Amino acid sequence: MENKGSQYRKIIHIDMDAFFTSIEQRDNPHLRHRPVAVGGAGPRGVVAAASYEARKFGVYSAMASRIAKHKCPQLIFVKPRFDVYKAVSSEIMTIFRDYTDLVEPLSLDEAYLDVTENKKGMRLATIIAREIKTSIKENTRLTASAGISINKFLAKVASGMNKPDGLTVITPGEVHEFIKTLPIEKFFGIGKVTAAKMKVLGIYNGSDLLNFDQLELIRHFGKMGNYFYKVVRGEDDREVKPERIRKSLGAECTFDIDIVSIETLHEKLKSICEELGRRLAKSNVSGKTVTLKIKYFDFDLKTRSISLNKFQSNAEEIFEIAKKLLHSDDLPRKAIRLLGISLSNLNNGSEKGISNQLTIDF
Ligand code: DCP
Ligand code: CA
Ligand code: CA
Repeated sequence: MENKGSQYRKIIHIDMDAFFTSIEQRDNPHLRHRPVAVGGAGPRGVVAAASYEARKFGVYSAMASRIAKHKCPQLIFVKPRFDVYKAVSSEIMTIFRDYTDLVEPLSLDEAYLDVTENKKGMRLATIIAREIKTSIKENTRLTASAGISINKFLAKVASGMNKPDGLTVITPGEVHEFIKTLPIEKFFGIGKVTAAKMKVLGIYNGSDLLNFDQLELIRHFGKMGNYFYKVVRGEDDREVKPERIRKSLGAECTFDIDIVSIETLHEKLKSICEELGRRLAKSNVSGKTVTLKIKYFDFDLKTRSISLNKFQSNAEEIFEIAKKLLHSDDLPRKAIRLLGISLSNLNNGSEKGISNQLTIDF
């Protein structure tokens, strides 16, 4: 859509600064201003995240802990607490969704937002990004960096430019000049191998890349060549794809023969709750509302719910609640053909696991 009249999209990319380590430093004052690595300290351990203080010593994500300790002997290793990282992640995703439903998480700590149209009717994406940063700071006591531009590629490059606590805008008028001087490694989808190949062809920055026509690039880089041709001209029409948010998760069973016996119903209910427990664990969600669904032999359908004051995902505890619901006084006493248990009011920010790092989606 961009490049046609004033029909530019407004895309924001937000990425938390030194995500795991900032959380550890927030929660443990002894770690503040110190070189910290989240990861395993053992001989086979790997650094998952390094604090900015540790990076000064050349310690980075994915480095063997053994090497990290060698580079920085005073490095403090901290075990990861994924439950806390996930909770912070859902807090920031919730903040993003105050502005737009077009939120595409790339990993726990980053997302693209399309704010061209937004829930607050705000015109300036820069102001939105500033508000989001402030809100993240107020709610989580952590900093994020924001990039704002006309497409995903440029927004992401921009968010990385002034880390930590950065806010970088590449306006439509600046796009072409910006891309010309951009080193080739910074282009989305260009890893070490492709960058080396580009350099053999004499391509070091956007300006060099502009000299190649579409067919040449396709010849050298296949499908990606087409993308490079477009992106260097400021065209990246990949949409911000929101993830569907799961509203409830359940399990149910239709019986071969209708059941009257309480013992048998309890037995069935137990195995349904166990199945639900497995599904909850797999999706890594818990919920606050338990709903029992009963279909009687005559297809009469009833549901009974109860809302808890804390998130629940334990099969046995759900089973205890389900039994209570099954014994609700006002339910008819008839043979039962189906039982189902579901959990809603879930604690999830998004349906799919987003713990994976960025994947190239084309
Ligand atoms: N992570 C990981 N393994 C990696 C890279 C990252 O487990 N190889 C985790 C730890 C990071 C988090 O993902 O804290 C986010 O990764 P980023 O690449 O965004 O890096 P940081 O947030 O740590 O730092 P920056 O401020 O550079 O974004
Ligand atoms: Ca980050
Ligand atoms: Ca990230």
